[in-house]
Amino acid sequence: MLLFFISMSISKAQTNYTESEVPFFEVPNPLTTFKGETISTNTAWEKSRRPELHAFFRENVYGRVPENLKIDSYNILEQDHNALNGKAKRTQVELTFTKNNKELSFTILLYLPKHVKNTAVFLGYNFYGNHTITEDESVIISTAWTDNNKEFGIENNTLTAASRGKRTNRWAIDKIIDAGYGLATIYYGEVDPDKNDFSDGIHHLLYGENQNQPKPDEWGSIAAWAWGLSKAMDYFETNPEIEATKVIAFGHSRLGKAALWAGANDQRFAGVISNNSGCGGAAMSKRKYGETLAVINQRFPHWFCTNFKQYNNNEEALVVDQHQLLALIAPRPLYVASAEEDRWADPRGEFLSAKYASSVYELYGKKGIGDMEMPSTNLPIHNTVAYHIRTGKHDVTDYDWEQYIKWANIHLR
Ligand code: GTR
Repeated sequence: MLLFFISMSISKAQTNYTESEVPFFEVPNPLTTFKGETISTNTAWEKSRRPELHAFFRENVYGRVPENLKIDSYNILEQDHNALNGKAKRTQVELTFTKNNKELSFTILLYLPKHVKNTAVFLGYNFYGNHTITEDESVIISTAWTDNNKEFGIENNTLTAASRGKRTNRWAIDKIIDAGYGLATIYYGEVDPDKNDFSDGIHHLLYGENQNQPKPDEWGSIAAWAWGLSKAMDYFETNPEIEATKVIAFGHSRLGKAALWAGANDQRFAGVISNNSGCGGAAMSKRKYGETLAVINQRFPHWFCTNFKQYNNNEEALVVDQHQLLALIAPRPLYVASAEEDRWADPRGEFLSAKYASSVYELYGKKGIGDMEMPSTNLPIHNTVAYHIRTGKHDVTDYDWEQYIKWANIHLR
């Protein structure tokens, strides 16, 4: 116990929240290859720079997916043409994967506005089960492992009706449906439970003989969650009611990290929204402010691949930084959002990352952040690369969704 307190106070004491104490750091140029060649066209970016950056993030940050697993079957568990007081169609569809006599299923909860054809969709994970995002009594409660949460009445790592609707504040369903968009969500614990244990979730389906954890360059949990988003996309391509070329991957915090990596891997995503994704998400790793690589890799050893740990307290050795992850999403619309009180996620580091990714968007004639300074709170920039910092804490609010909808109306329609 004493040891625990000592280590807590050390890591807290080491957290830098003073802007003037951020040491100088190198920003690797997205447009200079590892060999030092200059990239000046989008063709050259796609041919040589993008692949080498993508491979670096895959093998040294998030970890590679060992094999391309296809959906074995999908099963419509439930459907209602008059959901949300008659304005939406609700579908709950379970995707099943099998390999080596093992099986994994996860369920997508999907709301589509009734009077819109070929609907564009926001797709994002939730933290505590599909039933927490709405009061809708018909939403099925997941049986997957979950973290306990007193406030939500979650005990014994099991979800119950006690947590129904507890996260409605983070999901502006009415605004989304009224604006003519669909909303799809998945409980992330069904794809990979968020604990340092690789015996469950999707990982163990793809182990080789005698393997019981991913190899140093193989996927951690963030890559597994990103994989799940791509599998949802595979399903969307079979659903004629969805415009699969207009699906935006969305995620908050650790799930924002997963949305960014999904968008970088899978160019079928029409855009990506990173809400307060912080360290290992949109925030620059080399900038010493808020959460650091050593802290994140210690607290969540299962999130990134083992290779990434060599950069703990050694960010200078990294040949990339997170703005180059964002650049992998170009030329597709990208929204990075911060919150003023969310200093742990380094709002300025998130802004700079979006700004430094912009040179790649400019190769495509798209408008990024350009030479703009960080905007004041609640003054959004809605270019192809979008950014806002709102008042308040680490969260997803109606204000955030209002901005995402406005921006999607400009860049997705
Ligand atoms: C924090 C973690 C952050 C962020 C957050 C979340 O504890 O340090 O990187 O991901 O969790 O997902 O809520």
